[in-house]
Amino acid sequence: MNNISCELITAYIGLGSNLENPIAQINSARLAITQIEGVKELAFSSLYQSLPMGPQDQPDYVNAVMAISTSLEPLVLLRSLQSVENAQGRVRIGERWGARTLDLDILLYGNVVLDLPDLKVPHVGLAERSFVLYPLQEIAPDLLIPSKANLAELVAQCPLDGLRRLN
Ligand code: A4P
Ligand code: MG
Repeated sequence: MNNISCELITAYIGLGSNLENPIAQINSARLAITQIEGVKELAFSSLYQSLPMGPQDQPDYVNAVMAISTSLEPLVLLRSLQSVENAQGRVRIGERWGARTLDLDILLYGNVVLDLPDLKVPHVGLAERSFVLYPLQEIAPDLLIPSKANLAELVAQCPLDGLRRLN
């Protein structure tokens, strides 16, 4: 089956890690994503340190956002990103928002709005998370978010909540 369509879409990926050398995890994930067939990197934000959202008995996170150009359909992209998570030792133990070596979320896929059992875009938490909005603003300041608002407005309403740029 040919999973690759011809149209090129700009998508944004949120990267997060808080286990086993998070900076190295994010850097290897970036490399692995650029090696997926049908994916090209367009931009990559600075790395940010953030306080854990969810259970507080876990280390701080390192977060970043990557812009890609892709010919992959949304669900194919999701499966490819999950393979990268698995290759970097992601263990799903069932605790919601628990610690992880690597989390890759599709934040946006062009202007597409999807509400599938396995994939919701724009990502459900996008509008409230400082560790997503600030790095996104760094690489795409004029972005419009389908069915939400423009990015600058969302950033203006979102406290930093301990977010710190690392590089
Ligand atoms: N899924 C649905 N939509 C998407 C999407 N747009 N991108 C489904 C990626 N996956 C999506 O994800 C659970 C299911 O979500 C997948 O099977 C996929 O089909 P998961 O990665 O297995 O589990 P998860 O990440 O623990 O769940 P969840 O609810 O997606 O958590 P989040 O929203 O990813 O948050 N604190 C800080 N400071 N920084 C962080 O990056 N991340 C989380 C996880 C918690 N606290 C954090 C951070
Ligand atoms: Mg996730």
